[in-house]
Amino acid sequence: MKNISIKNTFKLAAFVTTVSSFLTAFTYAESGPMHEGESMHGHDGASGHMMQQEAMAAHHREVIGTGRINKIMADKQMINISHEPIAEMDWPKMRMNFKTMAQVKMDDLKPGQEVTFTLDVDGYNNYVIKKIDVNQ
Ligand SMILES: [Cu+2]
Repeated sequence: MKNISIKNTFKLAAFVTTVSSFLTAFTYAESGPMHEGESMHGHDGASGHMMQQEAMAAHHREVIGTGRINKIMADKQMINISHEPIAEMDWPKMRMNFKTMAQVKMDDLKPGQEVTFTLDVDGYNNYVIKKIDVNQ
């Protein structure tokens, strides 16, 4: 009988070791950098499984700009605008080409119009116009 009880003691020790290393791994995962980033940016649980690069690309924000239309290149889904400084992008006043999302209707836009536009900007500062309104 004594033999058996020693065996059981070993089994118990092995079990405790397994549980404690599982808990250590679990605690580490919970406090990893992705989790902090996730809660900081208010992403849902699914993004916690993303690589950091994907999370950066997926983290979009909106930036508003104003300017005057110079040229419309509807075939290229692009528009050239002389815009006022945009502090969020660290851009001075300048003239530049913007890509526009397919949802942006170019039909009513003309050179010379003063516009307010909304950029969709990702975590790498890639930007595309998602909305253009002609100023009244
Ligand atoms: Cu610019």
